[in-house]
Amino acid sequence: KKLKSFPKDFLWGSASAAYQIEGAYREDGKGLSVWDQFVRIPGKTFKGTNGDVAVDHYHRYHEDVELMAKAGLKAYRFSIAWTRIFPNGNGEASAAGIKFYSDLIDDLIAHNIEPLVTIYHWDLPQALQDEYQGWESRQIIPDFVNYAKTLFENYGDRVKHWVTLNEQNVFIQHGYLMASHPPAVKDPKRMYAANHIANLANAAATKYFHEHFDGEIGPSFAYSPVYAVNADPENQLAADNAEQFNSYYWMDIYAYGHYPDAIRQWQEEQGIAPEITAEDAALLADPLARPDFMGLNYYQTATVQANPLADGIGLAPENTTGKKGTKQESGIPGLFKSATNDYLQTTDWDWNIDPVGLRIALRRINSRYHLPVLITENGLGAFDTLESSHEIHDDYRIHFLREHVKAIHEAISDGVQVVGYTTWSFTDLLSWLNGYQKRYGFVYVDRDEQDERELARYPKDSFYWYEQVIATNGEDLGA
Ligand code: GCO
Repeated sequence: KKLKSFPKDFLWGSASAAYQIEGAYREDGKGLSVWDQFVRIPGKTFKGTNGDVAVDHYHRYHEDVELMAKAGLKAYRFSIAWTRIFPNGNGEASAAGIKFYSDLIDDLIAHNIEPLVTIYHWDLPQALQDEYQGWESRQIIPDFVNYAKTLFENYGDRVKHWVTLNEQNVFIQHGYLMASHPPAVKDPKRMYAANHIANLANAAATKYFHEHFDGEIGPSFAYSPVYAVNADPENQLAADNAEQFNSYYWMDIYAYGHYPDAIRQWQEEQGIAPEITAEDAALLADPLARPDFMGLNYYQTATVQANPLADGIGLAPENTTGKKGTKQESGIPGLFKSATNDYLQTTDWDWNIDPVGLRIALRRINSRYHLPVLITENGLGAFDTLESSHEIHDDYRIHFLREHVKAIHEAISDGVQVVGYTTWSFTDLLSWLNGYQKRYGFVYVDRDEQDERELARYPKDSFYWYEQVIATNGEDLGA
């Protein structure tokens, strides 16, 4: 079959998040975020690693942008640290913080790289957590809108693509159900309440943007299409439950302004439904609060089976060991539980490797929401070896990415409107829970040197591969 070409203006790029790359965690007046605090609690992250220095992008952004230009990146997705703009979350904005991102944006544009900005990638100001419990209070809505507005006003002349909240389905579930991210709560009622407030904050900021600015704005969700372990209708029903519970519940509200009825019903039976006022419903249903695109972070698919137990709710936290086969069972009693997929290989962190799943993801999301799709993350977390020659032969990463780019190409040929692909990640960076051993980048960052501030950058084999892919607009994927 002859495939359609990638669109001429396809956004080939890479992505990152402030906490995972910047370091400089107390410099130039930056306030502390919930992550700055959380990583200091013993046992929360792999060997107690933190982002105090990370890969020191704050001081080395120019070097990183030059490497991006060398690879030919058309776009770079990064997040802004709320605590650099408003050290206390609200109040007076910091001129130094505003300048840092303004300089970064100018540098990207000078290198013909389009900046895609994530407004919130998990690093909530600790001051707001202390003041009113962060996402659990409606007070966060005006604070979030004011923060977003400050970014639109300062960067809206140069930034045309905005992501409001990164992986709301991850930071809310990990923060309030699995207790593996801050604020480390295990309470489904509080989870759904916080999630509802996050939805209102997103809707209000999106509406404000559409009323005052040009450009495109949307979310980034972690999306793992779900398969049933086999054709048993009970397992198929479980797959539908998991799809609703893990994905549609979170995305439908963005796209349609209301929650799926089946989940609402189930929440009411469990006594954990969020309170929705008439004003909330009106804001969520406002056409100006609709996103312009659906951003997807795609890493893997999920496979599930029926889970007969009647009540209770829980999901297992991720495998952070870097040892295959140590994944815990996960699921919601009565709805679904995880199963092994015998057809798929896994990474060292037990993530399924499934390029066909990306094609399925793009088709499902496009036909459900009728929105263009921006793939805001995709990549392989792996152990890499730095040779004495400073080369890194990551053929496994090239293979992974090549198969996923092929799947995108197929989906485009299926008729899905895919506007861009920002891989995770450009340089190696801090994995929130896994430290620095799980690497995703095209550029190796050497953290093992005597002086950690050295942090030298070395392009991996995959860097040159991606350069070729971009230069040929996806026509030449190598062998
Ligand atoms: C990790 C994760 C992250 C996420 C990203 C989500 O290992 O910490 O894989 O890197 O992919 O932050 O948006």
